[in-house]
Amino acid sequence: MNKTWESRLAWLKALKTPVPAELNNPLEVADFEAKTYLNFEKTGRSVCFKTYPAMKESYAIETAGDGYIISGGQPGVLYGVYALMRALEAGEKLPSGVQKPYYPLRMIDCWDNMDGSVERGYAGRSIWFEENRFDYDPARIRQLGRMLASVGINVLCINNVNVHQPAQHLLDNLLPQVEQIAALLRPFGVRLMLSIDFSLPLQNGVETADPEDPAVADWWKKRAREVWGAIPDLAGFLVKADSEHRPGPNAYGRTHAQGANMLARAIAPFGGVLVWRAFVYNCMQDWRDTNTDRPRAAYDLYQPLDGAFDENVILQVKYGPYDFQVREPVSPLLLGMEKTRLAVEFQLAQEYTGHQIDLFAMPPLWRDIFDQMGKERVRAIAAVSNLGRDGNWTGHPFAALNLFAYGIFAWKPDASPQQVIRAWVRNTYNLSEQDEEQLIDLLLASRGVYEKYTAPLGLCWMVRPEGHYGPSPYGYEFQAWGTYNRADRNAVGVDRTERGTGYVAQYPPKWKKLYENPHTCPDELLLFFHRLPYDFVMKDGRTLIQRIYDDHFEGVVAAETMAETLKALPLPEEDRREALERMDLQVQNAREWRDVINTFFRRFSGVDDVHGRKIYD
Ligand code: GCW
Repeated sequence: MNKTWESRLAWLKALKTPVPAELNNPLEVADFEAKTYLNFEKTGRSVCFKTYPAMKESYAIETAGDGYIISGGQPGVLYGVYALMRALEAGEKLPSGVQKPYYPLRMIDCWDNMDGSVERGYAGRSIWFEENRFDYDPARIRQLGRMLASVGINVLCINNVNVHQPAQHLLDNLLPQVEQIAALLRPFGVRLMLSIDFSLPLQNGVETADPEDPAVADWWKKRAREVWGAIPDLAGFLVKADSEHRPGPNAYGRTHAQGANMLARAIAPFGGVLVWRAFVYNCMQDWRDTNTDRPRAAYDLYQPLDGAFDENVILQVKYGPYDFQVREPVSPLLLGMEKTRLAVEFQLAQEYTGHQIDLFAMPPLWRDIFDQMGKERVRAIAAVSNLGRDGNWTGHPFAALNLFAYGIFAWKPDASPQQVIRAWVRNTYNLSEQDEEQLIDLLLASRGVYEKYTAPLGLCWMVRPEGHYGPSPYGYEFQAWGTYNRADRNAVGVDRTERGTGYVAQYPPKWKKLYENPHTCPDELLLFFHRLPYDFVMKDGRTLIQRIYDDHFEGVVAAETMAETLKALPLPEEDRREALERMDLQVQNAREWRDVINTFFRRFSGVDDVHGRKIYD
């Protein structure tokens, strides 16, 4: 078993003492954390608690003499302790007044399989499973609970939304083991969720999984009774249905509202929520078919169902209409379902964003999404986990920032990326102010750098289909996934205006107007919405083709500069070694992207770089 994590506590540098196993509830953990932290700091300051059950997750921090009074509910007081600690470590002002999480449901979705692999995992094997059974270190799970609670995350789904054998049995003979994990996380205010397979009744002697068949509904009701009998605070079920070959209600001619509501009714008596993913599209598209446009799919399917979902259903929508690309416009579904409870889904796992090798700090991406969407559009927030068994938890030591920042954004979607990154840096390292600023700047810029050497202007999908790392402009072009750039010698992109696929019409007028005109459409989304000739003149006077070249050249220079900056930073030895090793790979990756993409477009366009930089033949 890999134990190096014990000395690598992600951002919790001030909490060196493992959480003892005998602590039973958030208040006991809060007390322990406050004492060990303040002792460790040798401040001589004390913390006292006032608990008000009605405050639940909320808390308030006051100073009193030399110490602090934290009032709150459970786990509010625990969140209060961590907020105090984060603020002291970051040298920030204490939050004033009662602090309440903006989203009541703040979840992390693990895509862990019971064979120990992690779908799109870049931080080692599963922390839960190996060889088709549970295999975990309870002390590590407690540490995970502590990490999640320290940034206020309250729900954790432990198994992949693609439910592979034997994860079907998490709901029956493996249930006692799920209960043990629930017990490990409960003192941290973290509740479990389970991904389920829609066809489960069919695998258990019922003749169908048709949601309108009473035998199916009864089967689920009975199962729910047993599951909640074992784990009364289970948060709910997560379902990927009719998506990428997963079973679902469509097979029975039923709608997704019928499918979701049937499950929701089975778990409602126990307070369970049914999280239903909206990642549904035709993954068997013929590339010759130019009428089907994948980004349209979710809105076309779900918008007509607005208002048809039960109260305890949450529709979980990826932030963009495609699939966690480096840059996408906000999903129009998030703007068009006023009568449905929605969750926005982010992906901490860096599937399309550098595999936790390349740096990609996500707060700027989330800021964009919240700015386009408005935080009040959704009532819950979810993110795919970037965790694994690696000693530093996230593969790249800096990838832990994304988990940390996600928790903060779930409480405060108005957060400033810079402030959150600063808080992470200060809670993780002891750097001089100058070094700190360098690291913060490097992280803040990292998404823009990655975007420059990879995806031109919102085009997306020029990535290698196997694994999603490295360039392959033709990799997806003739595939069934509905992801085409349709580059030819004159132009590139898909016309998604009303002259084209009409996708833009799924947006409210304000956004539609902005996006449908290539002269007002933000540059970074230009090729998401438009098919444009290479000599199209951009807002700054450059041609489209020149802008593509410039971005790719500049992206590599920026990656090289990041490598230099990183070399000069006095990080702890292990982090430094890991970060530098990965940075070397990132620079190689950036060069590969630059050369492949530039050559691809020059071969088509026949246009040279105006600055005479090297583009290969
Ligand atoms: O794009 C895809 C990923 C799959 C993932 C799917 C999803 C869990 O490549 O690995 O499956 O998204 O979100 O369901």
